[in-house]
Amino acid sequence: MASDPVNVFDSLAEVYGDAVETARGRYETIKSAFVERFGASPDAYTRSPGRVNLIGEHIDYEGYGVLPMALAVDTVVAVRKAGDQLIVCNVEASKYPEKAFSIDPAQEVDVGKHNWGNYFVAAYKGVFEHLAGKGVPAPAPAGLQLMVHGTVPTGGGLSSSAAIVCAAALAVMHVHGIELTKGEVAEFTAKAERYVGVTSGGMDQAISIMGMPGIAKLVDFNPVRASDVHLPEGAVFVVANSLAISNKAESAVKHYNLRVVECRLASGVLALMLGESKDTARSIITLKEIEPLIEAKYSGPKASTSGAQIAAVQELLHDGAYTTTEVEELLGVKLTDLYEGNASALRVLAANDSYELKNRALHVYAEKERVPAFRDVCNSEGDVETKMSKLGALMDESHASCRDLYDCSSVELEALRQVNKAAGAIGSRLTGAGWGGCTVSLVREGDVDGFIEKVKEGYFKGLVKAGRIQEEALAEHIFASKPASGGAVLKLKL
Ligand code: NG1
Repeated sequence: MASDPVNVFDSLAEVYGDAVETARGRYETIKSAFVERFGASPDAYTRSPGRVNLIGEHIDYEGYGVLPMALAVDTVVAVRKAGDQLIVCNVEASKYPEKAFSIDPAQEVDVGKHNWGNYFVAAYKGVFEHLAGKGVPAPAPAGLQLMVHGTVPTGGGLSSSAAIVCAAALAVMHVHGIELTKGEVAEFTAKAERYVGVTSGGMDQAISIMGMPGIAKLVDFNPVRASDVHLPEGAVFVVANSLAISNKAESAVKHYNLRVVECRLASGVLALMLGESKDTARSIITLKEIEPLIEAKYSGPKASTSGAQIAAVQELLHDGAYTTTEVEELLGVKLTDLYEGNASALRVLAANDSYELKNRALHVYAEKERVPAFRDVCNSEGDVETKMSKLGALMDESHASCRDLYDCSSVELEALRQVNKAAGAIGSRLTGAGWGGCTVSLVREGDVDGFIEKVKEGYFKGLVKAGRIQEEALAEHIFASKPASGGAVLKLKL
């Protein structure tokens, strides 16, 4: 529950279950790296997992619920209060070099220079800002020493960024003696992650903090909350990485943040077309906000088949792109004025002169229906095969919508998905932001090994031959996962 305190465990088994021995070896490596660098043992460890989104893509920032599950892969942070700086190190030091930051919570995150330490600073700022927002006195900022190790593939749509931000926030909270609920941490880490330059929704942080073993979650927002979804017996989700890296922070102006802007402009133009004043239209931020306006005008026959929102979008928005000038005339404002003070959006405006509105809105309004539909199938009575084929169909529809209407697939994702389907996936779709990264496929438990072999043969063998990946590393690129445990503080004696 969102109102529960963050998990605190004193054994690795509580988090890692059967995989506890592997986890122990990993934590010992993290501890050794910590001791070698800082000359003392850490005070505590924190960890938070990556996630795979089963359905509900690109709708969290529009205020709609999504349905992810936490993965077993995670980011671990070993932390100690010492010194007068924030020293952030990584076990993989050659890939993620040591960074030092001041302890001032008001420092800026340097988005111009993408570096992995930015995620830590974002979390650090987030903790202090949250306390200030609550009006409670914050502890005095102190020097921290940190050693990080992550197993969530980066740029893969599995939320490696949320895993590090959440684990870092828990570390900062723990050493300062700050106790907060899971809901609070989910809320403030979602805001904090935006400091690295992506105007993301809150799905990843919510599931990273609130995930539970064996249970997927329907996550709703404003306020953030999560309800249990019990997946059908024998349904397994296989994650496969297309290995096309999608670096959201760097490509934001053409991909992720552009979509966020397009959705806002679509909401404004729709509001205007529904008879609202330019003033009101300009104040609307999300497609969810205009639902009541649409319902008021589109109840009755027009809403009968595809739903009121889709009917409204079909009728009121034109095909193809809207130019900047066209949107500015409609809303009666320069877009740079509309977004005054919003640095991420201003960067989007500087990089684009036209915006797709109709297709983006069509995707959002159809995708948000697939989320409760997926949950309802899981919760329904009936035989497992029927449930699986309904879930698979929803996943396939979601993928088609992401590809055709939201334009967030990629050549590699399409190729991988085709291989997944040919290998017997009941449903298969891109997961996370897209433009590269991973697919998630629904597979019957008994078919998982055969499925993975076929996908290795059909997609990954060529990459091994080309020397892009090592045969031995294939298990990192394609794996079956059950819903795993959410973020936690670990008080361990290693
Ligand atoms: P990924 O690409 O997995 O990090 C991103 C957003 C989510 C959500 C999905 C698309 C971040 C941190 N996360 O996920 O909030 O909008 O895209 O559904 O940007």
